[in-house]
Amino acid sequence: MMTCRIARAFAVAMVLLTAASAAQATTVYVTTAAQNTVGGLSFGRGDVVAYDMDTDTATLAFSSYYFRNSNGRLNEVVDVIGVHAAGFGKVYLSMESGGYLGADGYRVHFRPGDIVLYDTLLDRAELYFVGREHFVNASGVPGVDENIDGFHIMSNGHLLLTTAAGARLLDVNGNPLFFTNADLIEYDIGAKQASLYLSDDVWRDKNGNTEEPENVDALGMLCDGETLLMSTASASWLGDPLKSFSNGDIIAYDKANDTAWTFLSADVFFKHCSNDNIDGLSILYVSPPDNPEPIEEPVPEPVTMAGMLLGLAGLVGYVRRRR
Ligand SMILES: [Ca+2]
Ligand SMILES: [Ca+2]
Ligand SMILES: [Ca+2]
Ligand SMILES: [Ca+2]
Repeated sequence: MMTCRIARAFAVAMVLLTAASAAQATTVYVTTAAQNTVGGLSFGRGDVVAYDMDTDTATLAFSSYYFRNSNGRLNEVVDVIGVHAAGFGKVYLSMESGGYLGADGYRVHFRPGDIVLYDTLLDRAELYFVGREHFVNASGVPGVDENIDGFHIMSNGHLLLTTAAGARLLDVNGNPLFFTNADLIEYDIGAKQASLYLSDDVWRDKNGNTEEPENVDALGMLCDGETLLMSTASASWLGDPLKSFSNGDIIAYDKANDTAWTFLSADVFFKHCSNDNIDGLSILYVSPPDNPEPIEEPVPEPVTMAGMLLGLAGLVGYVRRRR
């Protein structure tokens, strides 16, 4: 698990506040709440960029150009509010509003609360998670629209998620489980069973007292399966010893030990634009040799440059791991 060691080594380096940069590449996938320019690349709130933390460079991993209207016309405006990078050009996306993704024959209509699996190489989409089939009202009846503003697909196949407002899913007994927009919920999609993974009471005020938490607006996980990556919607405090974070920081949090540190600082990513907000994040792990070889399929036009870059990133990770 070289990538895991790389991530851990980087995290430890950050904890020790060493000035030396990590020698290995760590790529984090990020979407922001507004337009930004990083490393010469300009992108909008509907785009996802792959940011190389070692070289401080960014490439476009998903372009919002590929959002469509009901007639298939490209270039609709939709904000991506959650992302999980799957490698080989595939990304899972959640959006703030409804829309369409995918070429003719491979197009889906998504709503807020859905998660779309999108192949950036082939311009094909499928619904991975249909929110209205799962989010319930206070009586346990499904059909409720919610926004998933952060998620991660765990190694056990469960969905780790946070919503933009308080919401409900069914618990292991089939009863509605209410959670806030700062609670993290582990959800078994097939069994429709939700449980609290991280309570919002871990969040503090600047004096270390428990307080009304800030919305968690981005979510990921390192491959150790224990260290969370999070971002909040405004300034926040977390951990013992207490650390402060901005809405543009990516926070690493070890819940077993209640320790937090900065995984990627807004000062590094956004430079001096400290008002900018990360609203979706993911670390890409490719796990061959279990992965099958990519299937050769005819590539329709247009092949996205973003897709090619994301696919290339997956292959680079694959080659590194094979060494
Ligand atoms: Ca966004
Ligand atoms: Ca978000
Ligand atoms: Ca949230
Ligand atoms: Ca944020």
